[in-house]
Amino acid sequence: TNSRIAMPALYSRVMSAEDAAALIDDGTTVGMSGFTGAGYPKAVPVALAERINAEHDAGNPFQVRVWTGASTGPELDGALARANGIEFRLPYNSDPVAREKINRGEMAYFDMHLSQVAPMAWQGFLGPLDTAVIEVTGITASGDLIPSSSVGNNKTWLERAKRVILEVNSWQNPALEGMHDIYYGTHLPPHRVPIPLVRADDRIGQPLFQCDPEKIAAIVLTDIPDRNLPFTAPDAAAGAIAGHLLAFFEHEVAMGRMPPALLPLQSGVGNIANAVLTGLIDSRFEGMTSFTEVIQDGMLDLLDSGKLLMASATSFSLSPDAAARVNADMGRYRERMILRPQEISNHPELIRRLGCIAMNGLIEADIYGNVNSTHVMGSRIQNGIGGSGDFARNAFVSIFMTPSTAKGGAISAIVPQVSHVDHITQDVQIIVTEQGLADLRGLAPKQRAALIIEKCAHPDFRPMLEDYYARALVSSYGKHAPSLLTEALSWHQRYIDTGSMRF
Ligand code: 0RQ
Repeated sequence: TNSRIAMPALYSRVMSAEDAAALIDDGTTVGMSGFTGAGYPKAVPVALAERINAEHDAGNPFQVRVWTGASTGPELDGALARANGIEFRLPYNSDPVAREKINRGEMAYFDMHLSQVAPMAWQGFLGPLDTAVIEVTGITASGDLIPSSSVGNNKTWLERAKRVILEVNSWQNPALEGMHDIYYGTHLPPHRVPIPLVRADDRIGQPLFQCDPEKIAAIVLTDIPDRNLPFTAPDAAAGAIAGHLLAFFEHEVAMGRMPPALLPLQSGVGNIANAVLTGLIDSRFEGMTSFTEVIQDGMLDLLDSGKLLMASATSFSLSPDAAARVNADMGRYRERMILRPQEISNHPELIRRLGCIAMNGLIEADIYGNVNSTHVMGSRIQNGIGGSGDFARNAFVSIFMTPSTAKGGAISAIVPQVSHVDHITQDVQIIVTEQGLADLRGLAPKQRAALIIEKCAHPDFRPMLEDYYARALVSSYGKHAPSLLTEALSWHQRYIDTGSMRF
């Protein structure tokens, strides 16, 4: 008996988080809602972690396989990882406790392309899904579900799971109803049809999730805020990167390669991406749109400035202050924001059709323009590939941005060879650091190398790169993409051995 549950037949399913968690068995697979720190279940995972701790204390094994939309919050990944409760997880993690477990080799993790999670679940590649645990804003009289602050893979988890547990979160604004666009037209091959979206602001689906009420085994009432971290104010490096990018956009418009309103913007996670969006506020571009994954603070500021007309994404990724701003004015924002399943927000067909401008962060890039977005020193996962691959390969122009050094200058973000590859050189057209912008479009490997070293490398590392490259030009086995095999990864080994990539 809660104003958020308009279907009386479901009242009897309301129970405590503990009772709901008791429905989840050891060794089963749980599909959770959640994308960045928005819309993830906040009570059942905590209760499940407590149950797992109790079982472990009693000497019993208990672990689950966890599927999500992307990263979640401390009540989900943090609590379950701390309890050693996750046997396997996909697709994207940024939780520090889970990251430590993964990097200690104690937790299996598959950081797959975000657009591929739902299709691969349907294709049967990931195994069966036992339970869905989904946060919603409310339940309508006919039993449809009002999505919350992220959509992620919820549609697919609700359809595929044998049993559904709902968290009805009254912290989520009821005015969210109507913001979402849930597309029910995806099929398995050979029955796939074109997705009928031709503009970033098209609505092609319906505002609510369908769910067979018979499958709803438990409803847990919560009133807990989403937990996204605040962004740091843009520093000098972020400001310089934004400046180089704005000059590039101006140039592209002047050359007639982009319209004055640009093309739908995709902006990745992290502080640099956020700073670039903030930089666009003071630009001369008007009438912009975005077709992206997350609506972060910078995107919200850009909307408020009037320069961005609308934002299409799968989730909010707002700082607590920005989330409060959106919540206070949800009715108005709902007209200019669309949240879609991640299968659609990140769909290669749509990214290619719309011609998105992809802007993503990186860990390191090499002199040929291969990009490592995920693994520090080739083996230590930071977060995951997330949606960066969905966008980079299919974008109108694929941009990667980073400060030229990391860890106080001990590490060069431009290296002879990346220690792990997420984005091959064909998927990387522009690399920007605070030093400058390398436009790699149409260039062959040696032309790329010269430009990346000149424009992007930090002055402290540039001579080292020039020296390496000059020697590679002379003694490499082949002269198409010259490399010195025994030296190419020596910078990383030096960092591991000495704490610095410098000589
Ligand atoms: O670690 O906090 O421990 O010092 O990586 O780096 O500089 O704060 O940069 O927040 O922009 O994140 C690639 C991680 C950049 C992000 C990455 C260390 C650095 C710090 C973060 P500390 P910064 P950002 C679609 C797009 C993949 C997913 C993606 C990312 C931490 O952009 O996860 O693109 N991308 N999704 O010290 C060692 C280096 C390093 C390094 C950075 N060369 N060596 N450590 N770090 N460079 C959106 C979604 O999918 C949701």
